[in-house]
Amino acid sequence: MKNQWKKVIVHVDMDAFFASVEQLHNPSLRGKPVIVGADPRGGKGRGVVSTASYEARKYGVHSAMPISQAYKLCPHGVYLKPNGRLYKRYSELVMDILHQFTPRVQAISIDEAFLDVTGSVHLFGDVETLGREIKKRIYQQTGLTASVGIAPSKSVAKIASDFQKPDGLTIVPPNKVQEFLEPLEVTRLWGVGKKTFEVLSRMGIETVGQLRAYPLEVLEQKMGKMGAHLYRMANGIDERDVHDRDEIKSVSHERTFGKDERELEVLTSTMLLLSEKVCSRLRKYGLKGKTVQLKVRYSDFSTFTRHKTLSDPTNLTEEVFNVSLNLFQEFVNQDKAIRLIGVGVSQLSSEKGGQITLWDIEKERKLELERVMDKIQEKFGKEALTHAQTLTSHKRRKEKE
Ligand code: TTP
Ligand code: MG
Repeated sequence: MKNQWKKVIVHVDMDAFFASVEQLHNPSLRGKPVIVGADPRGGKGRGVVSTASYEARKYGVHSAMPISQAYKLCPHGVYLKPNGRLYKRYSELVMDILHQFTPRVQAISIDEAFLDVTGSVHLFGDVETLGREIKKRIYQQTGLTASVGIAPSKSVAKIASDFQKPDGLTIVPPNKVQEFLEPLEVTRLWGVGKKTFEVLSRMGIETVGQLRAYPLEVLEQKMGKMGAHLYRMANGIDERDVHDRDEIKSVSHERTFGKDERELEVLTSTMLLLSEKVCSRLRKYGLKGKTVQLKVRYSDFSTFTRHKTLSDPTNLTEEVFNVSLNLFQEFVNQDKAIRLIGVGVSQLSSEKGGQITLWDIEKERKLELERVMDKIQEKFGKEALTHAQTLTSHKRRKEKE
């Protein structure tokens, strides 16, 4: 049986994470409908639900629902505002526990991670014993429950962890992948959002089984790249590896201009945008970096890189931007048009650790702000925020001048 598994991928997802942490900390909330999110203000509140405990979900309350609607469905619920720091602490605890099973852990959100246990499963016995052990250690060491999916690929493991939530364990061995996927709604597949679902349902496709009946060529013809992706997902084909943080050596972004550029305003705002992309990626991975590098390519393709190592690692957009701006000084007044500009951060380390000073508290505050910005970007798209920020920084520079 063990030999059938070429790869063993585990997906772990904590149950009603924010709400469960709240219930853990305040035992009087256990067994009650707890809703974490915006203030409902007696039904008049704005904003949305972050998450709801399983008791509250019985009333139809769920993540991303307007808080006013949640209040209508469950007026007697306990409404709490999110305590990000507390959740982050538990998230780190859980991630540390997962590292007891393999170094190959990829955290993909605050309460979710993939593990590649292909090389370590034998240390725990079989796949099922390993799955039970993961859940047991999480529960014993944090008091929280997790749902676990185990499959030969990431996409199937992710679907499996959601299959018997909460406190679930679903194992899909290689020879059961098709059987497992077939009856599921296509919306369960990775990357199938509302729009794709609409297109598929117009084609009469609602289940993965129905999707599988379509040959690759037809799907590609009708939906391009998405069609090829759907074909792979529906057939359980997913070669993506688990990327642990140690594999990431640096994070960088660059932009080639449509026409070679001389405008200082455009160059600096591009640097800001690139710094922001780099830092939001670092924050997503829970990383900081010590070295900032700038890359400049002129229209004649001559390319220069400059770097600066900081005394403390950072993942703050403002800091990375300021360093890039400094590094850029020597390229100003060169009277040559620039074709490409790039910003990167290397010498990475984990966000955790180190002593806290007043300076750190100030940094932490900024970090929180930037995290909020990441969230806004996720919700409303990059453009809105980037423009706002770029404008602000221009304004600030003008004021200084
Ligand atoms: P999820 O894992 O999607 O949800 P969950 O852990 O609350 O519940 P489930 O048992 O279904 O896994 O998200 C993890 C946390 O992220 C969640 O507790 C709160 C936060 N979150 C938001 O703030 N807004 C959102 O829209 C979603 C989906 C999650
Ligand atoms: Mg969860």
